[in-house]
Amino acid sequence: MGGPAGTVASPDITPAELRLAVRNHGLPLEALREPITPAGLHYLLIHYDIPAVDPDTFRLEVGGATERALSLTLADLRAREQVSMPVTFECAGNGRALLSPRPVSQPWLTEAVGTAQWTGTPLAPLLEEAGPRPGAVEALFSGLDRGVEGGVVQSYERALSLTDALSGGPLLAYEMNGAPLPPQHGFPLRLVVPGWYGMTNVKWLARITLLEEPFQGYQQSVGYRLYGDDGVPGEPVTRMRPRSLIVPPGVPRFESRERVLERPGPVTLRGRAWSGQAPIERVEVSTDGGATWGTAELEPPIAATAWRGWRFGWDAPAGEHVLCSRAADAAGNVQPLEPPWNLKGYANNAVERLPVHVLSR
Ligand SMILES: Nc1nc2c(c(=O)[nH]1)N[C@H]1C(S)=C(S)[C@@H](COP(=O)(O)O)O[C@H]1N2
Ligand SMILES: [Mo]
Repeated sequence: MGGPAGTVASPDITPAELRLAVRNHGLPLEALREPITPAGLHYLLIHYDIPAVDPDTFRLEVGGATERALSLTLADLRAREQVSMPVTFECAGNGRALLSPRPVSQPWLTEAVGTAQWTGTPLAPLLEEAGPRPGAVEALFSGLDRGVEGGVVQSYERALSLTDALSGGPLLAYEMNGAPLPPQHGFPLRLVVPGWYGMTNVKWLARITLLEEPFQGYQQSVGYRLYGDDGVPGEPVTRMRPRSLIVPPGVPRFESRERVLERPGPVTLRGRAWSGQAPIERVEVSTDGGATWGTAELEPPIAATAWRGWRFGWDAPAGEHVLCSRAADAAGNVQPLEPPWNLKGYANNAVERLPVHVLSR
């Protein structure tokens, strides 16, 4: 295993994918050992550019199908009810680069996940204060960032049904891990919707518009849909499917990042599992590439909105092994062994396969 320095990977990544990959970094997987991801290690996904925002003139505008329009400064938002919670984010494109053929977009392997402590004000009371008119069906969240995608000039914006928006889960966050949002994570304000794939958490949020017709914008009707091979947009991407990742054991080889254990013997494998559909109920671990499975011990949950730690004892024999972990949630969803295919490569929650080389003494 390994191979000499400079070995060329195949199939080759394109310059377009590389440009996206260097902007949108993933979680260094060793950070899976932390329940709360330090801000600089949290993955990033930015469709366009990070917009320049002056916090002194910033306003959150709330309007559309409301009884009254609201215009709130950051001080107004900070004066409202404050809540703080750890929330696990996962990009809907996580696992895309493991698909074959590979859809050309941000080429995530498994690292587009993180859990930060988000602090802000709950969305529902603010919408109640604006007063949804009887015909309102959705809330549209618009960011300040603009770009061109699929030939459409646009602001990044996504809608939620009014029911979801008023459910009590969503948060208008102005702090990440106890500090003002970093520019790359949406300064000064973003939406945080626990349980949903990452695209829902609109950054640089400046406007909330209640709509009387469902939003048909790009990020709702073209992006973030499960497409068939025929190119027909299917179901929208919504809540996260169950997934588990292993804290990479041992040490990495520099060029390939393959894992090496320096000696045989007992090791505690650790990892984190999450699902946006129901609480994590079970994590199984395989050390033989999925032929046999054992049950991991679940650590106490840190929050209903965050991933759950697990551990599994392994007496590692010298030689080559493939580690796998498989999460199941209380709604009966289990990670598949083979990647679920769709044209844009969303929601690939296939079981991770992590090769490990255990050196002999
Ligand atoms: N305004 C805006 N919000 C956005 C995005 C964006 O490009 N623009 N990217 C979305 C996507 S696809 C993801 S996965 C998450 C990533 O959040 P993070 O970069 O803070 O981890 O932000 C979402 N919110
Ligand atoms: Mo994403």
